[in-house]
Amino acid sequence: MYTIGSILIILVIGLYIAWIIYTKNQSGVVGKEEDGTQIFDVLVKGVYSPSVLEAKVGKPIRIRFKREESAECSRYVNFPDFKIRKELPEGEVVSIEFTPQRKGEFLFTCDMSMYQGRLIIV
Ligand SMILES: [Cu+2]
Repeated sequence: MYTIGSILIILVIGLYIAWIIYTKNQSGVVGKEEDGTQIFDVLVKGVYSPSVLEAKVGKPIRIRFKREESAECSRYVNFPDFKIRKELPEGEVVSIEFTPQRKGEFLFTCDMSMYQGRLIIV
């Protein structure tokens, strides 16, 4: 027979597991390094995938966006913290390059912020 105590213990364990899964999903995809540049390939189709990118501070990054849809929504990608806004013509690979100079989490979005990605600089 289950007591309140055992139900609480099961609940706590369940929450703990959910928390582990959540924090695990928080870490981003690490770019592949070529000549000191951290390279990411992001597909733009309904969402940014992958949407969480993790890069090292002080090292150049290159994010190659490929937009495989005609939805106007995703036509531009913005990195407001880096003052970058770029058009992503359908079917073309568009590279965005810069060197993050400080650690932190930075959003990248479409013009109306329906598509959201995060760049984690560590
Ligand atoms: Cu949008």
